[in-house]
Amino acid sequence: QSTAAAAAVAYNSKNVPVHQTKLFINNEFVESVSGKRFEVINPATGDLICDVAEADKEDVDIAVAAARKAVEYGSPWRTMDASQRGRLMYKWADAIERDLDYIAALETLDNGKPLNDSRGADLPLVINTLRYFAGWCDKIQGKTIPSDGSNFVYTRHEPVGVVGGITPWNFPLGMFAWKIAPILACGNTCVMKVAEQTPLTALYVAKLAKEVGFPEGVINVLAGYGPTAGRAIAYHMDIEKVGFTGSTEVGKLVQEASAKSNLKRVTLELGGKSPNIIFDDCDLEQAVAASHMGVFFNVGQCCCAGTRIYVQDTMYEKFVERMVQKAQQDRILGDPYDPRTNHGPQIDDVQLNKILGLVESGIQQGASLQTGGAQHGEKGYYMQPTVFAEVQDHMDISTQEIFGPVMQISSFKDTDEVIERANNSQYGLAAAVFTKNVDRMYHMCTALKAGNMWGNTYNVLVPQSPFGGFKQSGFGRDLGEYALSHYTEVKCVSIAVPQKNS
Ligand code: TXE
Repeated sequence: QSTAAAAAVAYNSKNVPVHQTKLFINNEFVESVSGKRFEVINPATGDLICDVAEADKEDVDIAVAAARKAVEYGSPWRTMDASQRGRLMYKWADAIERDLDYIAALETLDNGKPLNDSRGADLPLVINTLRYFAGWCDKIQGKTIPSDGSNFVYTRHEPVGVVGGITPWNFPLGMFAWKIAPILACGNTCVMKVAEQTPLTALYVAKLAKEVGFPEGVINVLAGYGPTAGRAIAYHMDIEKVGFTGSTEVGKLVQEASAKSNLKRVTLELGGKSPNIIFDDCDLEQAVAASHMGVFFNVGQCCCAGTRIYVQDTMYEKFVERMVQKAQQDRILGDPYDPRTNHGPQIDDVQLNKILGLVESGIQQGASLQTGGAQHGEKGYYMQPTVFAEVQDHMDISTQEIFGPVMQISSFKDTDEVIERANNSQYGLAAAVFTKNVDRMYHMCTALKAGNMWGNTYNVLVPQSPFGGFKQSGFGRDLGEYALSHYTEVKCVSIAVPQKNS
């Protein structure tokens, strides 16, 4: 399948070719040292797509050595103009855009998300993120400092060095781009370990990185499991920083690994249980539409999903009725390649069973199941859109990240009450408020503990704006100018001058 012809093909689950199934190290596709391979499954059918080389510690070592050489003093990457680094990133984005139809179809095969979403949401986010950070390359500046004494003092924002990226399966290429774009913009090299469920698109775009001219060793992409390849990255003595997106549980292991190895810098983007607060002076239909997408987009597999919905008691019944109607009418489950489908499968049986277990706990603990609650169909890992009402704060469905299409609605009376309840969570990733009262909106946006606050909208995720959490949702920020600070070290240089001339 030539990439130029790809755009003309109408893809379905049977005609998406898989071109890359080996590890990408030092600009070559190679088998793993052990020769082991693992199976990649289509979540929409449960069928085998292909098998892929399985990286372990030895492969991480080889990739890190390549990345180290590529970032050392005098390397092509270190002696390249920053603007040229940006040019390479723009070209990479252009190559991905050229092959967008194919890559979107491959993402859908691997992850199960509807082709409409892969094409319309994931791939544009990947391309825009690369372009946004490409523009930063030659704008990452230090300062000159009027220090005491006869010295010329300035700062340089230098690359950290070799960066490990560990990414999840919910937005496979999206999360890969969120990490790799600032890594490269700041002049680092990297070893990216993509999620074992969804390795295919990152391996394909690695090929495009070579095509557009990234030097050897700058970008390395490994497929492999967390406790083996992921752990080897977290503990590696020659990796200076890890950017991680995944569960809070594993985020803690990565932080621990840093302390037990070389104190590598760590940023963590972890789980969430985000509150979405609906006041009775809101635009009801606006709140209904945004809250629906806040939970059901990507079948709930979003760390910032707005699953704890608090509705003012005077509007509660009407709101629940509309949310149930919408869940029943607007969610179209089916073949992800069908343009009508907007609700694909969950990623695998492990996640589906986790969701079903939490739904069962909700029923047992007395929440009112309004719609859904069960697996859909017999093939693949589909979950019915599910809405719970009369949810109480102590219930597991109200405290645990479900990561599925399951909405929790409860009612509240006044502002102080809802602020306290919304903030009573181990997480602090996102929060939303719906109201037309500007004083109330401002007040709520100062009171809620979350890294991202949305007012009268949900899921605003753009390359220019920082994204990340308070509390156990992690620390550090992906995207925006803020992300750059995590991928550079500040060096302060003081050079003696013969005579001060201020
Ligand atoms: O996550 P893991 P899982 C949440 C969500 C989901 C739960 C479990 O609630 O139900 O986590 O999902 C790698 N050392 N999120 O099990 O294991 C792993 O290979 C180093 C929220 O898939 O955290 C993958 O590349 N790395 C989240 C990545 O970590 C390890 C997105 C994430 O997988 C490792 C995904 C180890 N010991 C799940 N163990 C979000 N924030 O968006 C695993 N990994």
